[in-house]
Amino acid sequence: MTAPGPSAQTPALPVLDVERIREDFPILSQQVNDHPLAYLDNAATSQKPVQVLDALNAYYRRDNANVHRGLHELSRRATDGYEGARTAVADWIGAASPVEIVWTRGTTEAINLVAASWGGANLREGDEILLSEMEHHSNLVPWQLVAQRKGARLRYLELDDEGRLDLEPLPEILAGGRVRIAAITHVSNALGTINPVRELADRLHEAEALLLVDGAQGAAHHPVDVGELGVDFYAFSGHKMCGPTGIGVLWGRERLLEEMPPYQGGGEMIHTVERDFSTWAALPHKFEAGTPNIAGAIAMHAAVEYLRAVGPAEILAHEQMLVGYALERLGTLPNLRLFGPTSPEERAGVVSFAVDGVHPHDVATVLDSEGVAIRAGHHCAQLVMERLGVPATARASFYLYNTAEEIDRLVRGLGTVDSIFGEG
Ligand code: 7TS
Repeated sequence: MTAPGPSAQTPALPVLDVERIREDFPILSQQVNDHPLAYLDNAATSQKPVQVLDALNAYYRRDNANVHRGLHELSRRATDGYEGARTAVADWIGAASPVEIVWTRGTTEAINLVAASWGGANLREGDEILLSEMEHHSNLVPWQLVAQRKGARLRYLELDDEGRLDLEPLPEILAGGRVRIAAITHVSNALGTINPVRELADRLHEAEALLLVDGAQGAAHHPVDVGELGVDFYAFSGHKMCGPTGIGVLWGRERLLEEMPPYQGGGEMIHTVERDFSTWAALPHKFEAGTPNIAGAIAMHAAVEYLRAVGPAEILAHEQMLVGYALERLGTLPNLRLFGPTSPEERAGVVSFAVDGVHPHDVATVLDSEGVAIRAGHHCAQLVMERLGVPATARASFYLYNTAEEIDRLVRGLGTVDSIFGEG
């Protein structure tokens, strides 16, 4: 395998002013192993702009206090910041009301909340939960746990050869009348596939089933309007969308959240406490036991404002342009297998691949020695690996600050991989 010369056209970048955007991300201007950093591991976590770093710093320097209790100035500021962030996130995803936004530690906790609370209260023996082979373990294991507890059965949508959901068996699965909820990812973290969420929501609702969407790779890389998507629950993480770690969101329809029992007990989530029982606070506080991640919510507000200013549709267009370019360039390398849909319009900024005869960890290690950061492994999506027939893949994932030149460096690095591991 040899890296091709500059025959593939480096695309013009009309969509975003990437050079300007990169100035907001101080972490990107560093040398790694004597090379400029090319950070292509955004599906794992994104980098943070100064606006987010400043929001965190300002909160702890000036406003830090606990929320919803103190009658003093700092507590008022902390509460206003925390609740203001909730309103901003509600607006960002088109929620009907801020009470539908529950702060969590991230996508994983949001899905566990629904599986434990909604699933615990509503699932009966013989009920079915519909998942897909594409799911991250965060959207599988919580459902396995509740299914085991309640005697429910897990059903799976499978993948076609290009890594899209195969919806052909769906009518038959739904005709059984036992599916109560489906939990499906918006965008695959392993393949980049964007799923037809609206169609799924409509078909599930016709069968009187609910749809939870794992939006970990959705909200960060795709414009999201939960009303237009027609879903019932949407879960996402701050750290994948320019926000800090440790903060995420569960959005749910108010009526559903209202009917669900609390997920954890503690301070902040109660209305009254007696010796043997308690009553619950109103939404969304019923689901927010204990002192929350106040700084995280406030910094996530800054991340949302940042992404809003750049434009979510523009970010997706930029990623799709980079994916198109990466598929074109990687596609010319012999001994390299690409996974996922061949059309860039069907995917967000993720490209998974395997180099024949070279373990993905070795690929990632060689690329790291040239300052190119990618991820290698099963990406917490072992069912996808099983379907692809590989133990692991190498994965490059892009965001608003990535450039075509960084993809050229990825391709050059794969030339180095070939010169080290290739035959001859
Ligand atoms: N769902 C999907 C589709 C994901 O990609 C991830 C994280 C999660 C859920 C869990 O999110 P968390 O913020 O609660 O951890 N995905 C990845 C990844 O692809 N590489 O590292 C983490």
